[in-house]
Amino acid sequence: VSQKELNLGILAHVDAGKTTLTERLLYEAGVIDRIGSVDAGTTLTDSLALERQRGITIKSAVVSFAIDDVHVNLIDTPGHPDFIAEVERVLSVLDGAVLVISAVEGVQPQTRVLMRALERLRVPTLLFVNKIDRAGADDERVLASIAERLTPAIVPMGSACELATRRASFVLFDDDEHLVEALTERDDELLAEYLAGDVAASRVRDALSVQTRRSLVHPVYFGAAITGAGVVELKEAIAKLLPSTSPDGDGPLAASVFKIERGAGGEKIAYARMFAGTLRVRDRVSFGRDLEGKVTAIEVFERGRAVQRNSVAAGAIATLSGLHEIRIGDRIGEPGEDDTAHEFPPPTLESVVDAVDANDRARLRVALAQLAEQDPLINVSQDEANELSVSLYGEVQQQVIQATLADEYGIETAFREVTPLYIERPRSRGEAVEILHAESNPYEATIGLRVEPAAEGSGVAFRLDVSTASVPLYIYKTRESFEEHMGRYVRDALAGGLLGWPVTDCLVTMTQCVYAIPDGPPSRQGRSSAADFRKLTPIVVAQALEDAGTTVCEPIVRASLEAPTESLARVMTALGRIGAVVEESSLRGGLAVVDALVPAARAVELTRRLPGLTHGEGVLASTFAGHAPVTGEPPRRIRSAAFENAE
Ligand SMILES: Nc1nc2c(ncn2[C@@H]2O[C@H](COP(=O)(O)OP(=O)(O)OP(=O)(O)O)[C@@H](O)[C@H]2O)c(=O)[nH]1
Ligand SMILES: [Mg+2]
Repeated sequence: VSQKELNLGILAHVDAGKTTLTERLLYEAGVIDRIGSVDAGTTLTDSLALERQRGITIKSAVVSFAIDDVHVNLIDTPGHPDFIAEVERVLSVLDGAVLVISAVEGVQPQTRVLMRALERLRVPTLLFVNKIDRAGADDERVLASIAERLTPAIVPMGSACELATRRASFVLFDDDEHLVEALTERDDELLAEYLAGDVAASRVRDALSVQTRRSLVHPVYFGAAITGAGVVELKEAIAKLLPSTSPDGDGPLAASVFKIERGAGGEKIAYARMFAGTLRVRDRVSFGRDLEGKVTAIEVFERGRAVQRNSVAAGAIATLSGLHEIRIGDRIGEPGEDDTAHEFPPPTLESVVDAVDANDRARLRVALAQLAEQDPLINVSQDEANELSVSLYGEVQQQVIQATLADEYGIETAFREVTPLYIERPRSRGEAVEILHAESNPYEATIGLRVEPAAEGSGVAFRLDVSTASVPLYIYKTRESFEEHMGRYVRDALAGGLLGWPVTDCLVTMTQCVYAIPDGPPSRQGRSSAADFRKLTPIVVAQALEDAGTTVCEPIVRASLEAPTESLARVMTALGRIGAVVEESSLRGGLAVVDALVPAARAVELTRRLPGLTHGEGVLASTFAGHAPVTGEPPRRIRSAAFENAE
C-alpha cells in the first residue's frame, strides 16, 4: 500500500495531558497493548530517567502509528515554558498539530503563546479539550474562553456528556447545522448554497477539511486521555482533516534537523524532516554552513519502533547517523530560506556554573557545549576569568541541566544565583571604517560599517552596500557567500557590545570594502585572506557601536497570577516590592486574577514566594514581554562571545 505521511505535533501548556494522549493514541492505533502512565513513569515518549522521575516532558520525542493509509509521526513536546526551545524547532517540521487544553484549567498564557506561533506558521491545528472526567471540568466555559482568548475560528465537533465524572464521554454532533454556521463565515459559495437550501453533507465535510487544512478554522474535540473518551474521534479527525503528503522522492534533497541526540557510544544522531528528494545510506550530503558528511545509517519510525532503512524520501521523518558536525536547525541538501528567525522569545536569565570538583572543569566545558548543541536556544559563554555561564529560561531548566550533568556526565555542579540576561540596543546611527594600509589597521582589508537601531524584537539584520567589483570573489566565490560570511562575522562581533551584553535590534550595513592587490603583474587573485576580513570586522563593529552608543535593557515578563481573594493584599505588597507594574486585576469567583509586568530576574523570586503568600493555592505563569531600558547605572559584563562546540 502506498502510504501517506503526516507529521503531527502535540502541543499544550504543562500538564495538559499531551503525553497521556500520545499513549492513548498509540493504544487506539494498536501500537501498544498496555497503556503507560506518566505518574508511574511508564510511557513511551517520556523515556528519559529525569522525565520519569519528575513526571514532566523535557525533550520532544517521536513515535509513529498508522491510521488507515496515513503513517503518522507524532511529536510529543514539553509544555513547561522552560523548555520552549524544544517546541521551537519542532514547529517548522509539522504538517499539522493538536493543541491540548485542559477542561479544568482552560486557556493558559502558554496556550496562547503556542497558538500564536501555530497561527503565524499556518500549521493546521485541531483543538482537544482534555480531562473532561475531572472535577471542575466545564465545557461551556472552556469553549467561551477559547473563543475569547485563543481564536474565534473554532468549530465544536460535538459535546461532552456526564462531564466531571469517570464516565464522561464525547458525542459527535449528528447533524451538520453546527458546522455550516461556522464554515459559511469563510466560504461565500457555501453560504449561497446553504441559503438556497441545497447543501449536501459531503459538501460540508469537504469545506471543513479544506478550511482546516488552510488553518482558517480549528475543529474542537472534547475527551479524556486517561479514560480514552473522545480519543477515537480525534484519531479519525487527524487522518481526515489534517494534510498528509504522498511520498515523492524526486527533485533535489532538502531536509531540516529539529533534534539532536547522542547514541550509546556518544555519536550524534540527527532527527530530520525530509522536505524534498531522497536520501540514501552512504550519500555524501552538504549541510549547515559549507559542511559535508556521509550518512552511515538511516532509521525511520514504524509502529513505535525505530527501523533501519536504506533510503528515505520527502515527507518522512528519519534519524541520520554519521553527520558528526551537524547542529540543530541545520538544513541538509539545498539551502532553504533563512531559518534563523525565532518563533519564541530568547532566554532571559543566566547563571554561572561551577564544577564542585575543580578537576572537572575541562569536562564541564565539553559537557555544556554538547548540551547547548542539543538545545538550540541555550548559550554557553566563558568570561575572562574562565567562568562558565549558561543562559536559562528558568529554575526548572536549571535543575534539569544540573541533574543531566550529574547523571550523564558524572559531574557535580553548583549554579550561582540567576541574573538577568541584559541586551544592548544601539542608541542612534553609528559609522566606522578601517582603511587598508592605515596605521591603525593591522589587517589586509578595508571595512566600513554602519550600525543603526531597528524595531524592537527584530534581531540583527545585515546588508551589503558595496559594488560587486570590490568583493573578494577569489576567496568567497559569490557575492551571496561573502554577504553570508560577513553577516556571520558581524553577528559574532555583536555577541558582546560596549558593556559586554549581546547587541540586538539593529541593522548593520557594509558601506566600504577593499581587498589588497599583490604587487607585480595584474592578477585576479588578491593578497587579503578570509582571516583579514574575519579579524577586522569586530574592530570596526566596536568602533561603529562606540559612535552610535548603546542602551542596556533588561528582560521583562508578564506575570499572570491567580490567587485566592483573601491573599490578594499580600500578593500586591509582594508585587510592589519587586518593582512590578500591575496592568490589570480583577476578581472572578473566589479568585483574584492579576497581570503585572515584572523584571524577569524578579519573577523567579515571585515564583518561589508565591506558595507561601497564597497557602500553596496561587498559580503563576510568566510570558516574555520584551526588553526595557534599565534605570540607574547600567550593569557591565566582562564576558567573551559564546564559544563554539568544543569538539
Ligand atoms: N483526570 C485526568 N487526568 C489526566 C488526563 N490526562 C492526563 N491526566 C493527568 O495529568 C497529568 C499530566 O499528564 P501528562 O500527560 O504528563 O501531561 P503533559 O501535557 O504531557 O505534561 P508535560 O509534558 O510535562 O507538559 C498526569 O498526572 C496525568 O495522569 C485526563 O484526561 N483526565
Ligand atoms: Mg508530556
